[in-house]
Amino acid sequence: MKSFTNVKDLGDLNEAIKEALEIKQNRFSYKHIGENKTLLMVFFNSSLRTRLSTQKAGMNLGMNTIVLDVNQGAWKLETERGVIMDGDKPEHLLEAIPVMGCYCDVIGVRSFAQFESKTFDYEETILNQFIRYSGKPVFSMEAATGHPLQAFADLITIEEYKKTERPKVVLTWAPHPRALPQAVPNSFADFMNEANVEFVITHPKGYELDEKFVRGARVEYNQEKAFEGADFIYAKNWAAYQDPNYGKILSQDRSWTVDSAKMNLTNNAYFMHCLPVRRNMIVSDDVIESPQSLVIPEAANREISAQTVLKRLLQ
Ligand code: AN0
Ligand code: CP
Repeated sequence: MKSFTNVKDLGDLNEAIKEALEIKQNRFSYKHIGENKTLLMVFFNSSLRTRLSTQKAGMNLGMNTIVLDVNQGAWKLETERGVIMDGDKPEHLLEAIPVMGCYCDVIGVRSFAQFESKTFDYEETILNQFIRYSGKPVFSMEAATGHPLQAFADLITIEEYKKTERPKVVLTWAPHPRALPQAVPNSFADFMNEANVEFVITHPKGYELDEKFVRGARVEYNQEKAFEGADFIYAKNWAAYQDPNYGKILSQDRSWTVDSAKMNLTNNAYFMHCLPVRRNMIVSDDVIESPQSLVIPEAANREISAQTVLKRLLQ
């Protein structure tokens, strides 16, 4: 594996899940693979889980880790070519990336959608520059359009908790006070469309995601109808994708918050969210605290998805 940005990079998904579950059984059995190898994690945005779980995954493989928070202590970076750099940014990404590549063997990048230009975001301009100019294997730690390490961890979690061969999995939009990227729902859809699940997406009109990720999935605009018979409810907010509203908040309708009345419509479904989550906007206290809540096991599986990906990038 040369880079990891979407589900296709994993090849056979059943094989990848199997490998991940084996790693989970004995996470130190590959600790020589990463000996004398350096993992560089570059963050353009905040993180709790990705930062800790990816570093832990690298340590399990015997790697050393360097973390760079671009906005805290590094030079401000220009990202567009052709700009006359007479402003506040002393360094260009086109020099910074190959320099970073000199100091490591694998690079993880977190670079959220900026919502200034849909083309800039959806061409994955920053992540692709790392792939092109670093000379090293690159993996996404949530880039503009995807969060594949999260979706892989979510799939591992569904595999561990499912009670039927082909469970019904519902991705539901939920309200949030700030505009959030589509990366998490995009990747979740990307993975669910390749997994052995019945996949349904529900959101208010206007929140349609990119067809590239939705593909053949059923979109149901009535949230209660979508919840009927569900085995897993995966909640997430995202800002509008479709023009002319790209990056905008169209609704903060709290009737879309996942609460116990809605969970009662399901087949005693598990509740999932990637975290961080705003309680009583996305999900009520009682649902996230209920025995059906998988938010902590999901977060725990981030170590496993990251370790599986790092192992493959090192091999
Ligand atoms: C980010 C997002 O929605 O993409 C990160 C989620 C893993 N969430 C926030 O910025 C709150
Ligand atoms: N789920 C997730 O990626 O969390 P962080 O933003 O805290 O890394």
